[in-house]
Amino acid sequence: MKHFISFFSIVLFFISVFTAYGMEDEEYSPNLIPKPQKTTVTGGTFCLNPSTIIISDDPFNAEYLAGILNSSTGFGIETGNSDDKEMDNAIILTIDPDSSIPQEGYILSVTPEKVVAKSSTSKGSFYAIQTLLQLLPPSVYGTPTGYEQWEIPCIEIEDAPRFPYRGLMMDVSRTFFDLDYIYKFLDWMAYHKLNVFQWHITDDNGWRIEIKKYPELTEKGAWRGPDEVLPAAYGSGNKRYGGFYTQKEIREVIEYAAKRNIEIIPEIDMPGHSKAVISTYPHTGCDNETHFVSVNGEVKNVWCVGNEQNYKMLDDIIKEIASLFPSKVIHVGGDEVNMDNWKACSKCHALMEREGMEQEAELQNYFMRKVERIINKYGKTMAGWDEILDGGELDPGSIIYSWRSVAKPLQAVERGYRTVLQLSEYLYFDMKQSPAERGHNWAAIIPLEKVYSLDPIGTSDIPEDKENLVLGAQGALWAELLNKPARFSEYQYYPRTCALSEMVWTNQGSRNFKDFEERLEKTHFERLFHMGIAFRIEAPGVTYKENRLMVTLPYDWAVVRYTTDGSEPDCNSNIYTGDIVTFEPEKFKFATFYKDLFKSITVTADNIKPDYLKPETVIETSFGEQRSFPKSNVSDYDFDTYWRTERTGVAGDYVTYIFKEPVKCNKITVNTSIPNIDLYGVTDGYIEYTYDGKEWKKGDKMEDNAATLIPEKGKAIKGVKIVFTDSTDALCVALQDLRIE
Ligand code: TNX
Repeated sequence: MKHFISFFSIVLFFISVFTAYGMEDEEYSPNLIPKPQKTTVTGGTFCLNPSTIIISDDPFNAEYLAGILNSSTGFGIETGNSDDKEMDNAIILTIDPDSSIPQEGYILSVTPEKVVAKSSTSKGSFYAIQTLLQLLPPSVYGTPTGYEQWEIPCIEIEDAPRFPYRGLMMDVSRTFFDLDYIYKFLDWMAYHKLNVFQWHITDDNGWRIEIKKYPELTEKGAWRGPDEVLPAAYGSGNKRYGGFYTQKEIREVIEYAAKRNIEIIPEIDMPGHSKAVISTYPHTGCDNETHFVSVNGEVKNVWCVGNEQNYKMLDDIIKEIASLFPSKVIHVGGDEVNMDNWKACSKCHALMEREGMEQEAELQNYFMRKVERIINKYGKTMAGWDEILDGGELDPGSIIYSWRSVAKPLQAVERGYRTVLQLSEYLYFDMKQSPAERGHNWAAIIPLEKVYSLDPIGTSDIPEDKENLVLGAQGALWAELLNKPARFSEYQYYPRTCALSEMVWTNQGSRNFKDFEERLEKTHFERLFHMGIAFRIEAPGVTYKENRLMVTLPYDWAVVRYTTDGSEPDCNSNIYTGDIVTFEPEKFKFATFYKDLFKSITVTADNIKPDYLKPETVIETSFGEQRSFPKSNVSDYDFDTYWRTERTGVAGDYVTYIFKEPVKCNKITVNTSIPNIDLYGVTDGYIEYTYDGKEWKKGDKMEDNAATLIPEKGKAIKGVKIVFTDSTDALCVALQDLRIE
């Protein structure tokens, strides 16, 4: 009996402890992202009301906070005199430069009487504000319902970032983004305590920054399409496409960012990725006659290293960049040069002889060092992709952006350079988030968890005495595949950027993916929604078993809608509420919805594959043969392989699929472009088809690189033809097998 009682009381004790803490946690867990270094929930709340006052040592911070609070609460909260630091019903943001709080750190204390945030700089104060915003209902960022309780839970937080460099990179060359988007993007970064924006502002497919001394760089080099110096690319089609930012516009963006503690580092990519310059000023390129293709499929995109005149022009450009951007750092790319251009160029050749160089990589080093000297002359530091270390040493102050492999950061710090991690297999947000989604996959498929799993120090085994050379990390969104669907850029950045923000902010020991995911799903998605971000949500899991379609919801709150006729689910489609009994599972399509505004990709049951017909097929075409991606790939019915033509497509080109025996079928889908990646497709054209092999009828236009054919009932098809009506937007065309159902 005694034993029983003591056992019973121990159980009771644990139950009470768990309910006390568990309940508190349930009720008050603020689900902050990035997670602060130290948080104690103390109980009770501070109620925001119209007479709450904001007192701040930094006037911008006070206005910033009041602006956000007032647009959501409508309270008309005022900012007060900074001498009044003892007041109640106040948010008091003090800055004491002599305090021991780290630069970007803060100590936040919320009691029922007031909110006090202490820091040693205005940056720390700004981050206290960001945390404070996350302690309020998510609609503080957007449009409230009117039923919110504007309360802040009482809490003590001590916080400071793990890394000084917490960045995002945006490529505005392949796809142009307007200023409106840039401003919103900076706001979103600030909400996530990110502090560096690398603006990849030039590349092969568009020069997007006004340079006063060379106006043609934007008059010509910012545009592509018919009659432009640059050909169409990446879905921009047969029309004029492009844009650029004036120096005045850029100055305003820089100022806006700086107030939000974001430094903007410009990237002018060179000596490769420079088709926009070289197409505008052809004398800047090499004089090779053979056109060597870069890994991105571009030709004539490399600055000539042996042309001394080029350094004068580069000096002029860098001079303007240096005076425009207050950042200490100028990024000059240096990636993916096809050095065959230099090998075959008389001037580069002469330079190699003169300098006694043996390899072309030394030319790259020669170029980088010259550019480095120009940058240093204007009081700045050079940064570049990790290739810039391949041909020799640089100024020890230069910064290496590691992207090619996890070995690169270690190599950089071992040679004494500072590095920023932008590792392609973790941080390239242009990679797919799952196999069926849009995106590249050459580096990896990068779901949220993969981003989160990177430890900028641990993953590359950086030795302790070199840790301080790792400045931090950044996520990158290369823009080849951002032409569609609408707002795909936001889908690619978020929520992966949330994972990045915690990776660079929160100490490794406090990070845990499951815990992060829970905070994201319980609260942070809703914040993203109110911030106005069209973020990605996960598709439902669907399986077909014993005549039933069974759906696994990706989130507790998920709404899954479906159609029964093979059409795309929309916000009026049926809501899934339980197993669906059917004998035709292939007709059902499912998607997860968020507030009926955003949806996931559409899926069918993962264990049923359409049974495509595989009739013997002969190809006739105006294109020649290409060895590495042969024509035979489009009649082998292996849907992963494809044919890459030896040249670009032009009006009048054709590809005909002739069936040995006419085929009776319900539907034929003609897909072009690299399977699942959607590059190099037939942009302008239509299909024709024949029943007898003689008379050809006109079918659908190519749309989104594809067309479908529904034959007349009971009639067998003898052949299908793709007819090109205009030039395509890449150096080659990618073609696939027909999908015959
Ligand atoms: C590599 S990463 C590139 C970019 C492409 C990207 C596509 C780097 C320094 N260069 O030019 O856009 O791959 O994923």
